Parts: sequence; structure tokens; C-alpha cells
Amino acid sequence: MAFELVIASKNFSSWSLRAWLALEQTGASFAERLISTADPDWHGQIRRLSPSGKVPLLIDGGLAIGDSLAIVEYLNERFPKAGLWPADAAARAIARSVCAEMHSGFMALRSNMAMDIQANAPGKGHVPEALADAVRIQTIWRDCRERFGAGGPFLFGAFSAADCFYAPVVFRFRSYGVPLDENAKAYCDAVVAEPKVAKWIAAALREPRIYHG
Ligand SMILES: N[C@@H](CCC(=O)N[C@@H](CS)C(=O)NCC(=O)O)C(=O)O
Repeated sequence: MAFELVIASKNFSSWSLRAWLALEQTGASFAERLISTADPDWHGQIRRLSPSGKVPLLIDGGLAIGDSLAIVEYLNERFPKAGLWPADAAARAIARSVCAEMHSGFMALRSNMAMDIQANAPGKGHVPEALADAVRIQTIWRDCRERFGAGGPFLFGAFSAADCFYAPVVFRFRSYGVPLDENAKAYCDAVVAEPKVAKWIAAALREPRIYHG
């Protein structure tokens, strides 16, 4: 049976993006169920579908898996050849570490510079704490690229779960004009040009820019 992925609006839902990119990377066919943040009842719609009250939610037959990181791990087990995690053990450990850091951290960046792909608001949210998160993220990117990135333009060379996890940050940096070093600029360019990511951006740009809080 094909997968179903429940997500929220592509312009705004950063956690949805992470799981969607990972699922696309597997090459599996899936149905997408998008709950629009333009619907005043979108929170209710999600709560009625998802035990955690959050998206993304991956449905695989009778199994409903919540949380982007758990979804990535499940997909990696189902599709070990999809390259979600790097093949090299050291690279894989660091990839998991930087995904976990994204998953549990960078609260200042997340709250002051929410993902909004359509936004063009340089300077918005540039509070010191959020800019400090941006500096740490650029250090992570530089370190991954230098140590593990020889095989391609992404954090671990080929596109991996780490890029799924940091793609929303790329959009935040672009929307809010965060100052970037040369390595980060090149990485951001590579991410937005990646075909799966470009497909998501095109869909996000077609959406109404409405978010009922
Ligand atoms: N830790 C979760 C976070 C999921 C999350 O916060 N999702 C937001 C959308 S980006 C959500 O479902 N919000 C619904 C609501 O707050 O009602 C994950 O990694 O998937």
C-alpha cells in the first residue's frame, strides 16, 4: 500500500518540509494530504488526524508515525539504499547529531524567523539570540562540508537527512537576509537548486500566504 503523508502549508510548515523531502528521497510513491493554514480550523483538522496534534504524520497501512525525526528513521529502515544517512559510520554519527541539534534547538531562530518562503523581509527577527543561532548553524555547515562534503554540494556530499533538516533554515536565512559566510551562501544556493527542494518552493509560492495562529 502506498504511503500517505499529512502535512501543513508548504509556505509555512518547516517540519512538514523535512519529512516530505525524506519521503521524496526514497522514491516511494505517496499521497500527500495538505492541511492549509488558510483554513481557520487547520489546528482542529490536524488534531483529528494526528495523535500528537502535530504534522508531519506518515501513514503506512495501519501505522501512523508522527515526528519528523522518527519518520526519517522509519524511512531509513524501510529504504536503506535511499541514502538518508551517510554510508560512512563517522559521517552518519555526525549527521544524526546535527539533525538532533536542529530538532531540539535553535529556538531563538525558530521563533524570531519563522519559515515563510514567500517573505522578503531583510532584517526581520535579527535579535542577538537568533543571530547567534545563525552563527552556530553556519559553523555546523562549514564543519560538515569540510569533513564530509567532498562528494557533492551538500552537508555530507550527497543530499541526505541532514539537508532535509536544514532546508527550512536556508529559507529562513533567505527570507530575512541573514548575513552569511561564503560557504553558507554556496550551500544555500545548492539546496534551493536541488530538484525536490525546487518542487516544494514552486508549490509554496502558489499557496495563499495566510496563517491562522
Ligand atoms: N517535533 C515535531 C514538531 C512538529 C510541529 O510542531 N508541527 C507543526 C507544524 S510545522 C504543527 O503540527 N502544528 C500544529 C498546531 O500547532 O496545531 C516534528 O519534528 O515533527
